[in-house]
Amino acid sequence: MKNPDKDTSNQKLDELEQHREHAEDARLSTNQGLLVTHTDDSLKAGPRGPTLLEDFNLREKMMHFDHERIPERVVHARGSAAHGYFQCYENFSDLTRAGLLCDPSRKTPVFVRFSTVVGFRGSADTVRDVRGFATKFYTEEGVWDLVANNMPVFFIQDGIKFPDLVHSIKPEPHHEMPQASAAHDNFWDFISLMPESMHMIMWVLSDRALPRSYSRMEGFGVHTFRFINEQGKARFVKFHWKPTRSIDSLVWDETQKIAGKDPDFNRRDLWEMIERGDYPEFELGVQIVEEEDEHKFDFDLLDPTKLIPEEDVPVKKLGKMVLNRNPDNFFAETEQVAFHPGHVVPGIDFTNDPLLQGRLFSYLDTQITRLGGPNFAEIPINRPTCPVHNNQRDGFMRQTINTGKSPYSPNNRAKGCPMLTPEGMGGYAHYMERIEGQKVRERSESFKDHYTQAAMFYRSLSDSERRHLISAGQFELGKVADPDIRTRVLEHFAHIDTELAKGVAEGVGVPVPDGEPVGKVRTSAALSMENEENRSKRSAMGCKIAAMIAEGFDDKVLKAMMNAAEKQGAVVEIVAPRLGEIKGAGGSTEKADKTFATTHSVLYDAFFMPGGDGAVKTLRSKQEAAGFFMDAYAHAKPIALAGVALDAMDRWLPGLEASPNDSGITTEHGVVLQRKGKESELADAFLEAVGEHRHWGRDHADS
Ligand code: HDE
Repeated sequence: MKNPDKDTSNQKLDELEQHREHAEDARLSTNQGLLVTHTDDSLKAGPRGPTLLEDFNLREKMMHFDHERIPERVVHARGSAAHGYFQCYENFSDLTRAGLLCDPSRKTPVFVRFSTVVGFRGSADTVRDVRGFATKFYTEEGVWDLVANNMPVFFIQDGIKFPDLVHSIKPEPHHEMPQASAAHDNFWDFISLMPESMHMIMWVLSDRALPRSYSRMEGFGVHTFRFINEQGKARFVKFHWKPTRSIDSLVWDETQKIAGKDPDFNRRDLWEMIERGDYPEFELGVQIVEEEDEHKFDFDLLDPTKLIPEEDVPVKKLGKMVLNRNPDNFFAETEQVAFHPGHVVPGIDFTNDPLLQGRLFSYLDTQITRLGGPNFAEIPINRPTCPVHNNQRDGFMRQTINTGKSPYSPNNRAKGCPMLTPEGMGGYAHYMERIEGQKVRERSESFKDHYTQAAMFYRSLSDSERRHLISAGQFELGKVADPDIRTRVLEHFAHIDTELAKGVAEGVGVPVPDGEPVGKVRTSAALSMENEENRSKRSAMGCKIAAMIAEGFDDKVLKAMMNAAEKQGAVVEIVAPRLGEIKGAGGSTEKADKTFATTHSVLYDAFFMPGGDGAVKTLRSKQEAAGFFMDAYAHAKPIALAGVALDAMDRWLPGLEASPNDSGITTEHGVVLQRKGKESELADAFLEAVGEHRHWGRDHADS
């Protein structure tokens, strides 16, 4: 039974409220609180005269504006965030003493920032890239940051290579091109010399790099961490976030078009979901490995280029996170939030993964430049909800007014305060791992197999996923001007899988390199988004349907579909040649949400055309309507056309109509057609196709 007193999910929001400025019914003032009479003209010596230095309002306003920008994050610059809460399912104190995982009545406030990695702050959302998934838990014992990605492995094995990796993938320094893309010589030159990156490269070339929604991707802590329980027993853990909905991706052609039509696609999607109450939810899980089993795997648990197949060590679900509130101010919250993998609470500890160790230095350090000094923990979004007392003092923008005369420890003058807390009473104590070794700059032998898991990933994918991955390889390497780089990368691909190497080589004009691919490898169903479990989680809930109409549309057919969509939680937008009220054949009207000028089928999950003589006459000759339909078809999206709308289709893409069933409905690979029959039956058949999402079996689709 939940204890309502323990609902602290709003604690962070309440605290933020003290810092929120509400301008409703307020008067304009300077920063000093002086009320302003006039702000449209500067103070001048006569209406056409010179501006006077005396104008403090002009100077203050200009000074502030001139310094509005702060450096963007060196990576993960583009992001979007949301507030929410986390609650564990039961008491997991046998695994960890972390308070948020021991008390199921506790709702811990969270702030989550999703991001792309490579692009600048204003870059498009839908580029091929890793996605960041960083969560700040404001726990009663302090802040815990789980700074994760949507892929379970990483490019490099040691933090010291991170600056090289990032320099190689960012736009080339002489002309700063290309933006937010790995498809250039520098990146692939680096990769061709870094075989350890091959597993991650498979993930980056896969559809996982093109998420349909931040709410429909997984998150992974990547490194092996430790859980420490109340008795001090340690276990290795890998953190996972599993969305409660299915994991879904866009297709490459679509992502490129979206980047132009709506560069804020994923940001808007997250924002709109929360605004309409369709809250993104993720379960936090862990793969647990007992200390004595550390060496039971054919890879090293400390190697961040490897994953533990979920079939070998299942993900134990610990609790659920719900994102239910959009930030009030992008800069104050989303931009100023500062994550750090070293922000941990008792019960969570590190391992010697050399990538993690590099991160433990980097994240604090980078905030000094980005947020202007050492006091960033005092920025409202970064403050813990529990009290902070220590002897750190001063620095730029210090907010706290520390009282007392003795900011040092030990002291007698302040009676020893602030006091230390013993481990058993909530103080953090590092796990006493036994360490022995010589000081060396060396990579462990156990880190040296770079191809087996790359092959496992590739061979675990479905046919369409593998096809997409090969096309991605053709695109990326096709953008590489130097043929030697292409050849070197393909030599690595040949060690992974012959079909892969052949497929990519064919597209980039390089002979298929000889190379012995790794032999038979085990596969892991969890790696494919087309596995049975994920497919069964798909539904129409939250899918965005474009209903294309014009004057004279069949209003009965449209209404039936809208009713069915509403029942299943799908969102319908009306697209018409113009905004305003559009009159249907039966006399009712529908308000257009978007026009061909403001939207495109790439921004929807499914396409519907209700027909109606007048409407089809208008639409069938419209280039934009044809483009809408053709892209929805090529991107394997559910499509439904009714009545005379089929005449338009005959013109756009003839030969689709097969033999109808008893209800007059033809359904093939997600294309649902009905010349005559009951409109509710068409609506049901369409919504079923929407619930399945993409229909890869379609001819010419997802090329
Ligand atoms: Fe990061 N990373 N990273 N990273 N990372 C940053 O921190 C870094 C790595 C991740 O929304 C930076 O505050 C190093 C792995 C996310 O604010 C920086 C290494 C994973 C975010 C930094 C890595 C991540 C960052 C840039 C290798 C997945 C966005 C600004 C040793 C487990 C957080 C900042 C947000 C951000 C360094 C590798 C995830 C420079 C040195 C592996 C989600 O400190």
